[in-house]
Amino acid sequence: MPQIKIYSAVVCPYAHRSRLVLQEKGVDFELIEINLQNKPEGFTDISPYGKVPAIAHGDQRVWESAVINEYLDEVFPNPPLLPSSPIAKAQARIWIDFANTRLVPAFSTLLRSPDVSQQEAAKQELSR
Ligand SMILES: N[C@@H](CCC(=O)N[C@@H](CS)C(=O)NCC(=O)O)C(=O)O
Repeated sequence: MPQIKIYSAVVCPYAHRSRLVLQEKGVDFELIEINLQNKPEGFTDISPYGKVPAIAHGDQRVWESAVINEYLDEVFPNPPLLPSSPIAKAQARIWIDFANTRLVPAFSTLLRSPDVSQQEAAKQELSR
């Protein structure tokens, strides 16, 4: 029986990010797809913010993709997510920050905004 359950949604890039970590580390997991338009009763017992991703590991619950990924990296250290040299680690973290603060928000606006001028601004941001 898989030791990790991950609550995910096919449309969610944050959930993909934690699923990728599980796959990278070769951890067997159970995938629970959450319908974000109709969340199951009691979902906030697992994910207090009512968002995906969240994981259950035995009696423990962890939510927020960045925190989940750090937790998984500590519990399943091989292969490590970050390189060992301080500068290579800093560069990897700069890419993580870039994805969090620039790439994903612009991509999400492009996909979801009904406003054409906002979509255009997001397109410009992505092509910079
Ligand atoms: N900061 C969170 C963001 C997670 C997030 O926004 N998830 C969205 C789907 S992509 C969600 O669950 N939305 C449902 C809601 O807000 O009710 C993380 O990194 O895990």
